[in-house]
Amino acid sequence: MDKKWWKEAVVYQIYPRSFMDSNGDGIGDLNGITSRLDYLKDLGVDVIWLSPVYQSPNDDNGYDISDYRAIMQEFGTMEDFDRMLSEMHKRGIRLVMDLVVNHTSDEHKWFVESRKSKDNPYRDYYIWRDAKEGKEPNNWGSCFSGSAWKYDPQTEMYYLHLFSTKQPDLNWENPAVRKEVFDMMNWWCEKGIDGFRMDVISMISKPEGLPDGKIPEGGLYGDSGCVNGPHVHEYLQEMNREVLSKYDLMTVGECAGVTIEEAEKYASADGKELSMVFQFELVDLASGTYGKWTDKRVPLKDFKRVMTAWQTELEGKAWNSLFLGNHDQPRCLSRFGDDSPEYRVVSAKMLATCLHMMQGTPYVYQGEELGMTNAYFHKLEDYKDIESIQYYTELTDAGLMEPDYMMKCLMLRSRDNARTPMQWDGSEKAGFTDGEPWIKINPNCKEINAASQLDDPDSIFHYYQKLIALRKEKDIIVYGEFEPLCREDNQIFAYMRKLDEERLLTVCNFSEQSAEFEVPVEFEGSRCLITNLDRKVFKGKIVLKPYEAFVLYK
Ligand code: TEU
Ligand code: CA
Repeated sequence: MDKKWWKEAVVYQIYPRSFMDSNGDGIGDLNGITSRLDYLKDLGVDVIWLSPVYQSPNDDNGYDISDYRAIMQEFGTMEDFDRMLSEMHKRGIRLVMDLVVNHTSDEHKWFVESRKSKDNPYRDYYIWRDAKEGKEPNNWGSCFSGSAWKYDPQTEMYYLHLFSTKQPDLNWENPAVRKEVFDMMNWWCEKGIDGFRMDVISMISKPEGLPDGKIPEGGLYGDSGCVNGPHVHEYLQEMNREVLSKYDLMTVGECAGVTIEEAEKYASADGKELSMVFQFELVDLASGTYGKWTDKRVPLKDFKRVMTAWQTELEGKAWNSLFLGNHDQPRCLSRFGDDSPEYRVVSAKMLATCLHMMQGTPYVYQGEELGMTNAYFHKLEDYKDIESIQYYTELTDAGLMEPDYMMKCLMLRSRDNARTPMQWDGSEKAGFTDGEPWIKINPNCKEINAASQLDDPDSIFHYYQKLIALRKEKDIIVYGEFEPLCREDNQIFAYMRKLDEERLLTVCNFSEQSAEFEVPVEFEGSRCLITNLDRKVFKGKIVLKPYEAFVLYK
């Protein structure tokens, strides 16, 4: 298999608003990040993916960009950025920037111009349509609830916004738009950044004629069908020719709705498009009538099925990215593990073992390495996220969900669960800020924080550190072929990796009960690389404790 630095890397995601505040305004910033780089170096990560830091009115926390070549004032200046980048590079850490080009902010100068008149030179930068029988041009819904169209009185037409009304979609069919985007990307590459994470890149090409979509049962709006649209691969290949191929970059496409088949195109080994994609099949498991708004947990058998399929079917064809959480998902420990005091530490380590021993590039979302948990806000006013607030209103107003139940869903699934400030220490403000934090700090920072874990050799932090170090020691962890074991077991996720004569066995008990497992004979005389409990004997029939995990190597 082709060796690449980004296959061997571990990525750490920073959500800048919540990482570290350097000036007491309650908002994380670039100088805050720079001040914590030694911590990340200590953890051992190779790459930082930085969620957007560009100028933005913050309707969607920076995912609505009004100037792609300027830094958001709250986060600092371009000089702060340059210093941060050079301090990362000094430590051998690379920087991947978030590229948000499915849409801009409505305050971006292109849109300000575009909405002025039908013959404005920027008109075709966006997607404008006339009303249909006095209503929206089609039945598409926005990903943040409501229609995907907004009427603009100035020219009496509608514009398309697949996300908030302040995030109008760019018209990728227009070659001028593509050129602007590629120029901007080249500008950042010339600055020395090391890659891009591409926001909803699977949605940039809209279906021909923008037809009505199917309305799911019980739903209010039609599906836009923009996912994996007709020209998306052409556009990405053009982007690759115009930008990506000229530098040594790591690229990851955020591909909501991507199938394994499609992923083979986006991330094909021939390097014509991207290095890898984020698939959504795993995080979309256990969705209900109203998508993510449900209190269902993901059964292990589904988790195993999806992970196994992506591992085995991309083998040799495309590269996987490995993640259990990010800034759009609840905390992975709360969702897939057990955040009760009894099992928090052991289950966080088990989940990390399961993910980090697979083939692909692992992503650690800030605070995951400490076992941070959901915020579980139970008052609507504590939520800041536009998606959470808008859906609460839409679904309860329409009488589709009981307010109490919807509130429970928010507690389990809201994006704000992952957006509470990083817990640096056990003080009142968690060492994140001296001021008033923009969003509430999780009071469990008293027990869960970096300072105490750095002092404790058995902490989740040090466990992650060890997993990351192992990946650098052993090629088999990066490149070995994946083979599932005991596929029907409803408690244990076990798999083998193979590279030439080497073998690796990972065994994880996902349940709160003890579980039996028979160690394959070929692992007799093997060595235990890492375990979250204190087992000494790995032979024959064994009984794993709740959430126990271990890795054997031969
Ligand atoms: O997310 C895209 C996306 O698919 C989200 O709608 C996701 O499904 C949802 O947040 C899950 O609850 C990206 C960014 O990661 C997200 O933060 C932005 O809000 C969104 O694009 C718009 O830019
Ligand atoms: Ca600040």
